[in-house]
Amino acid sequence: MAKPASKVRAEEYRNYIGGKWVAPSTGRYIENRNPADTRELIGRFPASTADDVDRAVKAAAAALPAWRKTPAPRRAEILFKVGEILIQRKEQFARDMTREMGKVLKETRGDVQEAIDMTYYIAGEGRRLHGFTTKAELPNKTAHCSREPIGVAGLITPWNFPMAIPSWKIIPALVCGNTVVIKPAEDTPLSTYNLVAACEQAGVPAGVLNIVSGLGEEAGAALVDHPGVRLVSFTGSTDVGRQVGQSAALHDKICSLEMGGKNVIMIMDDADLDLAVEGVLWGAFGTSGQRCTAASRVVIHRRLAKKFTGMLVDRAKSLKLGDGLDSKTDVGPVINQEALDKILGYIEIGQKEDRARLMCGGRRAEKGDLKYGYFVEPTVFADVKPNMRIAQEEIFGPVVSIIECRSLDEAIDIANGVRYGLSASIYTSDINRAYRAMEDTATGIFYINASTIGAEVHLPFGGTKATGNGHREGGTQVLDIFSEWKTVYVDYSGKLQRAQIDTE
Ligand code: UN1
Repeated sequence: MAKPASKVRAEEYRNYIGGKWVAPSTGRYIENRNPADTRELIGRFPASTADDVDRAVKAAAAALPAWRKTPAPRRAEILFKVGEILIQRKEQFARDMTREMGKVLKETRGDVQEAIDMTYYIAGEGRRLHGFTTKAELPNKTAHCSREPIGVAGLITPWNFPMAIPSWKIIPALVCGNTVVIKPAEDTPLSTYNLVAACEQAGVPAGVLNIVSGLGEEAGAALVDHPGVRLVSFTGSTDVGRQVGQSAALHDKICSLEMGGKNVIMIMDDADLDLAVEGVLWGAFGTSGQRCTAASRVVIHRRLAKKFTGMLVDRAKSLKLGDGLDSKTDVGPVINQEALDKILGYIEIGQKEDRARLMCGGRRAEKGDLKYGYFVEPTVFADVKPNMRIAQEEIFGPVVSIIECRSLDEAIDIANGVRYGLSASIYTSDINRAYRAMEDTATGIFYINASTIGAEVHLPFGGTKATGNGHREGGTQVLDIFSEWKTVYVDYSGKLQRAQIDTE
């Protein structure tokens, strides 16, 4: 196991390049602190530069020929071992994640479990990288198509699912025969290091998987721009994703982008209100609202609005903020000072916007030890109009806007009236309404009588409009990101046969 090698001193981590744990070329490090209590230093992680990234890409390129020739079932065998290691170390990895990211232990266990599930699921694809065969246009000629590795994959991953999302990308990239350089989010590198170290322990060969930590504008940009990287897969904000996409386009790279959301829960007047309140509570305040699938808008039939708002506010007020390792905590901190400022900034905007009413929360929570972390009270706005900024822009924090509607049609219009299209949900007991909403809502994921969060690994994940660029992670669909098709014609006629010639 890489643990002793990966830590030079107690809290100094290294990059993993070409099968060796190496210090960053400049000797600079970034502190990783606990967002629930910033007095706690989790570790110091390399502030890598273009130089470190270059070495990692070269190591990945050097490892590519042997890895792409390794039979896919054999690649998969190694990945099954990764799954076993993650199971053995699940509790430790979940605790590490809560300390560096802040979300409660139940959720970080879920995050590690998602990495386990994805690893087993996609490792299974090692024996199912099916292509297809077909007849050709001419006699005694046939054709087959197969999935081929693309090359060196540059992966950039976010801090909110710091093991699950890296696994969504690393495992399919590897099973398809690519080699990888990953740049984890600077706020949560430890969880991604834990995953990479598990891959090392499982026997992923040197150079096949490399990790280089650092800032997005430095290490991340260098990875995206590197000419040796053929494929870039990014999850993060829409603004950064667009820059990644532009750079990839300039250098003819394959590029998958998974970006923002402004997800909605629609509640019709025939809904089970208790269930809907539970769904909104979980969707809006789980992970402190820091999911791209978080429910940040509720569109509710006006007849139920008052009752629902009262029920939601009562529940929101009773949520306990605190350290995610404490089993009594419901909601952890937000990730950092910048996020805290951004969220409080939106709450201020919401209060100034025409007629929106702040029903609860709205402040930084600073009582007792909470002052050492970045805590925001669960916040509910009522009487929000669809075009207000708090109802349009991604806040990525524990803030939910309640918007009233008169009908299903109006609810769907409001749902669709944002730039994003990741996840949406409807609470109704009328199957006709549920199906209409499902069909007419412009999102990649839709839930009926369930919240907007909780995607499963064997199903495609991704969104429409500004949420992404048309790819899907999860499911077998992810294989389309990490492999490219080769079409092979075999002519066994023994003579020149000319296609595309009019023989009349
Ligand atoms: C994200 O927030 O980037 O379904 C992904 C969900 C999670 C994935 C969230 N499993 O909410």
